[in-house]
Amino acid sequence: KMISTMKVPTVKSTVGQCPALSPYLRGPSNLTFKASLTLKEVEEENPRVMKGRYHPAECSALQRVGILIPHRNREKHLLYLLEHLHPFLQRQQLDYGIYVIHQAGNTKFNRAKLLNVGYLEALKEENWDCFIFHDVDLVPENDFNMYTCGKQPKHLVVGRNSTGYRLRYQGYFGGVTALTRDQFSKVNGFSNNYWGWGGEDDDLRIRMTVSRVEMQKMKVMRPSPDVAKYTMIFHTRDRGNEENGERMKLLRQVSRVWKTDGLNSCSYKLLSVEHNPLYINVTVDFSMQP
Ligand code: UD2
Ligand code: MN
Repeated sequence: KMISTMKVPTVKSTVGQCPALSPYLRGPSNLTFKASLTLKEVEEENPRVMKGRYHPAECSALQRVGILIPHRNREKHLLYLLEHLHPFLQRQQLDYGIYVIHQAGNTKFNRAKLLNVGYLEALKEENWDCFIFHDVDLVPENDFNMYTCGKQPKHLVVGRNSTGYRLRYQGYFGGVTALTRDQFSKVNGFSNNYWGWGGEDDDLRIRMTVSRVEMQKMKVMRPSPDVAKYTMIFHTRDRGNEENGERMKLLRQVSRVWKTDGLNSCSYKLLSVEHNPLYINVTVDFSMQP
């Protein structure tokens, strides 16, 4: 007798794709920031987040999204952001992970280089489709502002409370942006050379959009102003992040140096990668840098 051994195709999941528009979106929300909030409370409010990651159980997400947050000495802001961002991303039915990239020591802060590190380290554990580069102090007000990537890079902060919800200037690309894995690698990521405050966001915009031989010709997209709204938690300029007086000079060199200054030249000392309940904490030391 013959026993038929029919091959059963191995399928990863039996659930279908999530809809293009999540049914859980709520629209505008009134954000509150409770002074006494603790990390434990936020953990308890998010029991389905494991080691900084979540994916919807009911459907398979449209994109895998790595959220990268540059950080030093802004613990309270981080707490408020985690409190609001986890439910926000879950309402969007995304498969996501939150990475906080922490710069150790007291040397000059380097937001852009931290984000390069976040990209490189996050890709070591998951092949993320899309990256959100996210200031720690900006909390999204409307969950129709989708944290997904598109055919072109996206700038998600059209307005914020402190500037009357108006775009600061046409080329503005700061705060929160969304680039696919490929869009970011095509421009060699951020420059590593912006120490202190300012310029690094304009540098990335130039890498993406200035049309020169061999440079990309991407176009910045923005969601509509009524959706792309943020509350920036009040702060003053941090010690160690003083205005970068070199930035105008650096911005004039982008088309000349972008190919050799970026992801492919990002050297750093990795101190630790910790998988906390609500985020993955990557700690790096840049103090050996010139
Ligand atoms: C603007 C941009 C920001 C960046 C910066 C210039 C907006 C909304 N944001 O932010 O994207 O281009 O100008 O560099 O326009 N940080 C720390 N610890 C520090 C210093 C900075 O965690 O000691 C991180 C944190 O994630 C913070 C971000 O770096 O949100 C930007 O620094 P900022 O908030 O002091 O600068 P801001 O608000 O002018
Ligand atoms: Mn800020």
